[in-house]
Amino acid sequence: MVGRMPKKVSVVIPTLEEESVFKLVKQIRRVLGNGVEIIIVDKSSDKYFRRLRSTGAKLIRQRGRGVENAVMVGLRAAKGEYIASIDADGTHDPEGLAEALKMVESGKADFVLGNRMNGLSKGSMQLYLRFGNSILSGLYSTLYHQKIHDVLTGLFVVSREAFEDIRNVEPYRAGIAFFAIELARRGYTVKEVDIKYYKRAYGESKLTRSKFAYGFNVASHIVRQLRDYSPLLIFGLVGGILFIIGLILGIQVLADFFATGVFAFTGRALLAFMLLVIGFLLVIAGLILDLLLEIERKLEMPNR
Ligand SMILES: Nc1nc2c(ncn2[C@@H]2O[C@H](COP(=O)(O)OP(=O)(O)OP(=O)(O)O)[C@@H](O)[C@H]2O)c(=O)[nH]1
Ligand SMILES: [Mg+2]
Repeated sequence: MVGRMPKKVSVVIPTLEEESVFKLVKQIRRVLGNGVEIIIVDKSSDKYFRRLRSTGAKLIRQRGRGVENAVMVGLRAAKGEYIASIDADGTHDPEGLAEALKMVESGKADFVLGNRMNGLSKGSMQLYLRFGNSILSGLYSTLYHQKIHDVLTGLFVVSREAFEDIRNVEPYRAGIAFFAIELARRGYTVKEVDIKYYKRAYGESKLTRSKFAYGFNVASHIVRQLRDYSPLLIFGLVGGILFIIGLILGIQVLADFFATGVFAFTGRALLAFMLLVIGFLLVIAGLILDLLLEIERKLEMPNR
């Protein structure tokens, strides 16, 4: 019998004064069964924190800052073989947890995000957020070779094994995208399932004031990883573009010289020369950095 016991699931809920959390805890138990371990990581007032006791969930007071830090604290405390997270504001359909869990259990993915984009209810996500989200998700998918449409979602499921690999990474301010970036970088499979997304019923957004800064942060982290891990692409691309511009300018100057016999456009010639040299050096720098990283990787993983 013991061998057939269903594997334990933990669900982490980051909370900042959310009235919806009380109903959400009940819904999660209905969807995933009473055996589910629910961990609320709270950053609210003492009064609200006391009210959370009635949920019967495991309660953690967050000392750090930010939603990604809250989720990380919860994940580190989780005992489950599968670990999930969902926003406390009642906007993400908890049924999505079961769908995402199925996908991780079946081994199709190590990390599954709940994609809200096909299940938006009216007024749930403003146009500029939809736009920003698709740009960030496109950037993420291209750079990490994944197919993700909602990298800013608040719902995911991760396998114990994959989580253990990033357990000691210090979260940076990029929401759930932090987890998506760190896991994809380590070669884990990231997938998504469609979920429903509702309009916030109570209170106001906790991230609204800083949404632009937040989006910018996510973008810069996605790109920063690229700079560190694929220097050849970045340096090669920028260097290549500069080199080509230099080449076009240079050819114009030369063609002019052959046609007229007079060496005019000294400024343009100088610019062309500089672009050619800088472009060339950037490509070389990319090649050297790439080689160094390759050597470092070989030293890190002698058995692979
Ligand atoms: N513990 C903790 N929870 C947080 C923090 N910031 C946000 N949250 C919670 O994280 C979840 C996501 O925050 P929201 O304010 O809903 O962000 P959002 O979904 O972008 O905004 P809305 O579209 O208005 O819902 C919610 O459950 C918040 O209560 C934080 O610093 N600490
Ligand atoms: Mg929300």
